[in-house]
Amino acid sequence: SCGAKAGDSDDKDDGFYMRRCVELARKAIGCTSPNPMVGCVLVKDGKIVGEGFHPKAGQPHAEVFALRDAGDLAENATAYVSLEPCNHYGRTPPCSEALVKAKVKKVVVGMIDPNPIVASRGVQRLRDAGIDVVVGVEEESCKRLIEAFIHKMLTGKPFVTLRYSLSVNGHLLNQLGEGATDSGGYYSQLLQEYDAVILSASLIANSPFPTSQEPGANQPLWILMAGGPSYPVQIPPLTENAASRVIIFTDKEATEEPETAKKGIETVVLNQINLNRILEYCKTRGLCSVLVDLRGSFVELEALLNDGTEQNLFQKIIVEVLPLWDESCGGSSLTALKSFERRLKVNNLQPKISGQSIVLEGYL
Ligand code: AOF
Ligand code: ZN
Repeated sequence: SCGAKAGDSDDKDDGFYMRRCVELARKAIGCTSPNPMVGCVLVKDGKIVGEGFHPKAGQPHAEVFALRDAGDLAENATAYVSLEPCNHYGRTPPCSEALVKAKVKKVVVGMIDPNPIVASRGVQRLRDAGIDVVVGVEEESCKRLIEAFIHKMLTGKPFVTLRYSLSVNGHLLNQLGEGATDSGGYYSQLLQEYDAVILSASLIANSPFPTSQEPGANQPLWILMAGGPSYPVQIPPLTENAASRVIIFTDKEATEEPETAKKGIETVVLNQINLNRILEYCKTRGLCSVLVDLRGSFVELEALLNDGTEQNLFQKIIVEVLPLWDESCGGSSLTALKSFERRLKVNNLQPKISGQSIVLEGYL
């Protein structure tokens, strides 16, 4: 109405502050696993008086950093949190208690925590203390932010994304688009975001391990699929600690100790390459998200594609379309990929531009 000033209505600004929470949370991208990324802002009289995000598992939660930042100004403030405040003693004490103690007047929550040990208990605790609680502001972005965490909590399995590149005429390509691996490129960002990346061992036979170029990025665990001529695997030079970040899966028994074992790299021999077994392994290592990168020898990844499509193990698909007309006749990999594509149902396809490529992300 005529007399209304900006900020008069709390609801009007809720989305804005929640988007700020998501932005803050993303500062810790690739650093919080197995915990989710969470952001928090404290707002009083239309001003942000405190901000925080969860930097790493074992460290304090977003709310604690925001409360510290606000100090005494937290009293009577509204707290915005992208995820429901926890109500349990985990690696850290409950955020619900911290908010009650700080005497905030209202809490706006992006989404309920899917973690069964929280699951609405945080909200309940706040309401019991007489605090006004609103749930579900910018819920879609809050869920997107922690899609891997949600999936892991609800199914117990890591979140798996399948990625590949196509030419405009629909051929599967081994290369990535220009700029994809540079800082800010979509592929570099994926490597930062995912806990592990599954690669054909043939891909690294003559080239270094793909690494994220984002400043300060944590690198993913490299899971190498080595069958046929790629085993034993030819590993590019590695720094000492990096050996623990490589794992080889093969269906071949080595006759003598391969070079990789001497370098301290673990090899798991499976009778048959099986995505479920690999995901089990990821789970034991506490990994929440896995990127399957369809480059190199298609034969080595074909079994994974089969399992992923038949057993619904893929949650997301990322297809990069390069501005390129491939004149080779496509070969067997193209035919094989077609049979997988036919079995997938993809929803919510969203395009974005990366360099000169179009990158489409969708959910399965
Ligand atoms: C929050 N704020 O910033 C985060 C939350 O072991 P802990 O103590 O770190 O607890 C981990 C669980 O807490 C995690 O699984 C998720 O349910 C929740 N994460 N909660 O209130 C935060 N990161
Ligand atoms: Zn907490």
